[in-house]
Amino acid sequence: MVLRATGDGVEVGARDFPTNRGGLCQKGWTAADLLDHPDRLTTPLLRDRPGGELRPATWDEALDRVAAGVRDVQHRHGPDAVAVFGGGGLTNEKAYALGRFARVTLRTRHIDYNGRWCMSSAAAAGNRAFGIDRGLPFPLADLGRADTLLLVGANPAETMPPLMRHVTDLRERGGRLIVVDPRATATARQADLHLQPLPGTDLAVANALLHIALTEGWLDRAYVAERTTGFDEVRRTVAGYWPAEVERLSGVPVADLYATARALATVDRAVVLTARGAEQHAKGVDTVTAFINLALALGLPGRPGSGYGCLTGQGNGQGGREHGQKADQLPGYRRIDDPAAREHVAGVWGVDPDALPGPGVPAYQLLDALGTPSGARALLVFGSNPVVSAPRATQVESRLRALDLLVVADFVRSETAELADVVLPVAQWAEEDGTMTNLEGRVLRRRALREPPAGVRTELEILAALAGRLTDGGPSLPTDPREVFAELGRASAGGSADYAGITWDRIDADTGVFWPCPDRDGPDTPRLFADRFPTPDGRARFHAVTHRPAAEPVCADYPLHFTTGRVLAQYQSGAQTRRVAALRRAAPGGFVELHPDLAARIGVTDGAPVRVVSRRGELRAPARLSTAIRPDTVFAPFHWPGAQRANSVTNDALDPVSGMPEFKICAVRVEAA
Ligand SMILES: Nc1nc2c(c(=O)[nH]1)N[C@H]1C(S)=C(S)[C@@H](COP(=O)(O)OP(=O)(O)OC[C@H]3O[C@@H](n4cnc5c(=O)[nH]c(N)nc54)[C@H](O)[C@@H]3O)O[C@H]1N2
Ligand SMILES: Nc1nc2c(c(=O)[nH]1)N[C@H]1C(S)=C(S)[C@@H](COP(=O)(O)OP(=O)(O)OC[C@H]3O[C@@H](n4cnc5c(=O)[nH]c(N)nc54)[C@H](O)[C@@H]3O)O[C@H]1N2
Ligand SMILES: [Mo]
Repeated sequence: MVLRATGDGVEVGARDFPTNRGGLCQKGWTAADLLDHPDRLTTPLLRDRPGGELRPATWDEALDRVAAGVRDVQHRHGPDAVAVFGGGGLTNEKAYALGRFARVTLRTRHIDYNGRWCMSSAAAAGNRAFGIDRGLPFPLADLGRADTLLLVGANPAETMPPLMRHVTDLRERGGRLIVVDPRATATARQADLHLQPLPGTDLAVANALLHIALTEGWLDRAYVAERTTGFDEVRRTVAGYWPAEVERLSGVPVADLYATARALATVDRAVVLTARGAEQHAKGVDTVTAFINLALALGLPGRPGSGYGCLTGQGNGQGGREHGQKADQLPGYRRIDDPAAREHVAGVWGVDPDALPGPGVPAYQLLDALGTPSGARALLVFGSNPVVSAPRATQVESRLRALDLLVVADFVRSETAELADVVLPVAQWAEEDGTMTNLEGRVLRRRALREPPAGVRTELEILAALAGRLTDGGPSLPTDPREVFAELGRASAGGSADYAGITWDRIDADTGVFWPCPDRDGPDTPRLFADRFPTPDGRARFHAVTHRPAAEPVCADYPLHFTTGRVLAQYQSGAQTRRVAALRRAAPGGFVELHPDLAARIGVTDGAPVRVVSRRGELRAPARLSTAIRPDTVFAPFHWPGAQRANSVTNDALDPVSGMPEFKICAVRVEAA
């Protein structure tokens, strides 16, 4: 996007760029509305005693309070008693600085971030299959050149509208779009074929597609032999996934399974993409793996115009997972339990490798343990609103209330900030320089257009000020983002997300730079996997995976499947978009989408208030009747707090590999409220 300062504010325009082709969604067009919004925080807030009100405070008061609270908690309970929670909306520089602050200044192992709710299952599956996790291993524009595009649990017409321009290109060239979604979404309605499975059965569908490709002789045998390992076990496993049985399990007709397998296997160029619908499950890693297996067996990854990818969500959803704000991670996408990685990064940070903490725990475990003897007693939140967005949010809210110290950095009083002891007002996107890495692995610049309002600071300034208070003569933190980026480049050198050759000037000179980019004078990497995979033997790895039911099966008391997701005009926890008048008009409140047959059965009419009840809690919102959804499934968006909060209902079952919560399926009953 491009920004222009006008007499009375900032105007947002679209820039013609290869990724979005000059398109922005409504949330982009209206993003400047928050810069001078009456809800904008311009002074720190402090709560003097538990149960008291938040009151305006000076920065010195607020930062002294944070430092004293951190020192007190660590003195009584040790370094790990202070935890940090980051976000995939932070710039690369801020995400990196946050990870370093946690490990070097706080010396805590407890840091994780909201990308655990978002990217972690696709990341884990990508790492184990390809040896690397870059959302798309090719530029987005490649979609326009594919013959078949399979979208699994993705609704980009609402969640990434500019992406649909590439789908239009594909369809104008005669290509086919196939969408797998339990709802006939705006995206599914544009598809040539829509598979409408029961939530939580995608893994079985993928294995059935591979079963069909195998029996029809559609595999790329040479590719499997030369570029992969582990296929034999996958072959044995998928042999048992008879299409008729998978139809019974998922509701997807055998004929549609065949049509999908044929459309992927018998064309030159095919792309398979997954998003949160397939990934946010307690078996999300294995589900993504099943689609990667399918793509590998058809020889797609690394072939021009073909491949597997995941649609990364947040503004910096890709960069947010590379620079060390994950519990098990150091910058450059290194593992924190790898001695060589620790030594390298400790060298850049000027500390002893043994002084770096070990791996922490994934986001939900971190939040669920807060205030308990095994968990942290102080939490610093930068760029997330877990009171609305965490699974089983009622429980998370009560854990946050049990803390000795909650610090929230935000630019509005989010629902999480409302619980804080200290709120620190931060700069917004138009007010600070930095970089973001988009879903293509393309590192982009974000340019400041204006100074932050008086009273507001950047995270880099806040972290440096806290580090100054917490360490005597310890290593200081730079506050200039360009300097931080240069340090990040050194810390990432030799890691899988290698930024060492990237400079801001180089990004500015071109349409971004794709990592890995190890050398200043060397090339960047728009396309991965052309002739090898970054695994020790250069081959991609198959993993045999099997279907299992959702963590919480339906029963007589909770007979319906509940799934959640997004609407076009609201973003995430809604802390930002619920404050924008145009977006509020377009999507004023929560709703429960259900099929008219189900509604008739339970005596509910369109617009009438309903309750959705699970074992964990309930939400209340108006019913929205629609034939677009399966009659055995109800859907609610998660953008609203309070009585409409979808996450009062969702399940906190976690994927054992990634720690991803099962946002996309649990058992509920629905009744007229
Ligand atoms: N408007 C808007 N855009 C956004 C965001 C936003 O909040 N609002 N958030 C951004 C972020 S962080 C992310 S991660 C992306 C997410 O982008 P998407 O993944 O496209 O978004 P969701 O709506 O969470 O889920 C996509 C679809 O999964 C379907 N689904 C539910 N359960 C299942 C299932 O079991 N199997 C299958 N196959 N599908 C299922 C839902 O019906 C939904 O249509 O969007 C980004 N863009
Ligand atoms: N039921 C259900 N729950 C879900 C999902 C789902 O599909 N279903 N999806 C999950 C997914 S994919 C995601 S990504 C999460 C997202 O959920 P959250 O992490 O809650 O995401 P946001 O609402 O974007 O919260 C960002 C907060 O940080 C503030 N903020 C924005 N930019 C900055 C910044 O630069 N610095 C600071 N300090 N603050 C900033 C915003 O004002 C806002 O209050 O929700 C997850 N929760
Ligand atoms: Mo996300």
